[in-house]
Amino acid sequence: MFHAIEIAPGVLHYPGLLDRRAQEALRDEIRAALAAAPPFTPRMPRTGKPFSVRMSNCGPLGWVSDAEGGYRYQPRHPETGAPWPPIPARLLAAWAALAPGAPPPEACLINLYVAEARMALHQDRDEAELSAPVVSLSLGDKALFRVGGLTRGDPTRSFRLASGDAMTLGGPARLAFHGIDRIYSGSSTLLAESGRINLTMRRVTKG
Ligand code: MD6
Ligand code: FE
Repeated sequence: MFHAIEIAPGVLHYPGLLDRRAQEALRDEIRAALAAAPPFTPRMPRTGKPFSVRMSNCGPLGWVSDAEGGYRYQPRHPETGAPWPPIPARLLAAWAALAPGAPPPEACLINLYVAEARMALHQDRDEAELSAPVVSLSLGDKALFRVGGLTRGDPTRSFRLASGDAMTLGGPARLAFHGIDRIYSGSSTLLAESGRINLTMRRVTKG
């Protein structure tokens, strides 16, 4: 089995869920998905301010954001118009292990970080199904993850996510604020280009 650290109620960290070989295999599967669904730069609703993280998706639905339409899920890539590629089986296996009993994931958001990229404190609340957790897997450089409470001003705690680590936000923490404060550039050899890949699987529609 695997070892979980309960950071806070509903916030579970699984260090080293994927060994190096599994990380390499997943990296290659994500590379193939990105060839079919090239990374795009999401933009903030209304202001159009670009994210520093580039994104893509796999699964029947993908998360996108732009000035006009705001945050949403849609079945097609915003630039190519193609359906998203399927979620790799090894990711579905991680979902089955870490979200037992939940309906299958419909979206896997692929977040791509360069050394300077950050993810501002946010809630994942664009899903109709909030009983399922969000399951996250990280590849490449370590990152400093911050998680707080249900209100933006609540106290937060921070911990590092390393390559091969999984994390879930569920139950009382499903709507907790969280973000990425920094990337530890050069801390992993998994990705030739350095940087970090984070994969978050979500159930979007009511299961
Ligand atoms: C990241 N993760 O690790 C950003 N959201 O790059 C998230 O925003 C996230 O890791 C919901 C649940 C788990 C996560
Ligand atoms: Fe999130």
